[in-house]
Amino acid sequence: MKDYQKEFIEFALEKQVLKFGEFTLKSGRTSPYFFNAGLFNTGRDLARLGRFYAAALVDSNIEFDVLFGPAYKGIPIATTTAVALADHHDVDTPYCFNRKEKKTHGEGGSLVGAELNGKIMLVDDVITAGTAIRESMEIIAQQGADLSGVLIALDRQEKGKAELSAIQEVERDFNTKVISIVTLADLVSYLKQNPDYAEFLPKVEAYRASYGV
Ligand code: OMP
Repeated sequence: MKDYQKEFIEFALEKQVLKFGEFTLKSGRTSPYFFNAGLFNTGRDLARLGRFYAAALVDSNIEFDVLFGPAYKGIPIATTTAVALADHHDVDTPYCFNRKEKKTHGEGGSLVGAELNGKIMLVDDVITAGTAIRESMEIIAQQGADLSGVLIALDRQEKGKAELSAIQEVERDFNTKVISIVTLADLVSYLKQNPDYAEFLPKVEAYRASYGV
């Protein structure tokens, strides 16, 4: 695990974005942990969050032209990532997001920001079963743009419909690469190294044994 990844887990724990307990997921699975990115909810949190996304992006070496943040949670993430790339990596990247409801007056359309052209880097919070991501793929395809990658905060590394993980399915179906700031494997190694959190390890490992890949 790299330093920025460990720092990100600590940041998520500190903000209670990452919590342990019993949570029902969109997929219907009951998970012993949950990642609620909506709790990165202050100016400083967002600034820090953007630096982690930008670090993971730079680390991946994937080339792209435009950052795309799908509504709603992807919007502040794409914005803060674009700011962090400019402020900390000297890269000025166009960014764009969609509206959920189509606007019929004014400038019209459902996309806001830069044009969704060329190689797109989609940014979002979490992929579990991949449902939300698939909806965004349609928007990118409609614009005739190409997806070069998907960047998320946490890869839960869970099985999709079959043996592949939901993320592996997305990679295969859309011929793309999914990168994350951290994975469940990183979280497990963090829990192993930190006695304060050791009590949560058995349930997380049991969940991983049932649904992990
Ligand atoms: P999929 O659409 O199944 O990939 O699930 C992604 C969505 O699940 C996220 O956008 C969240 O709404 C939600 N989610 C989390 O935010 N954090 C988690 O740890 C797990 C989930 C989830 O329900 O799977």
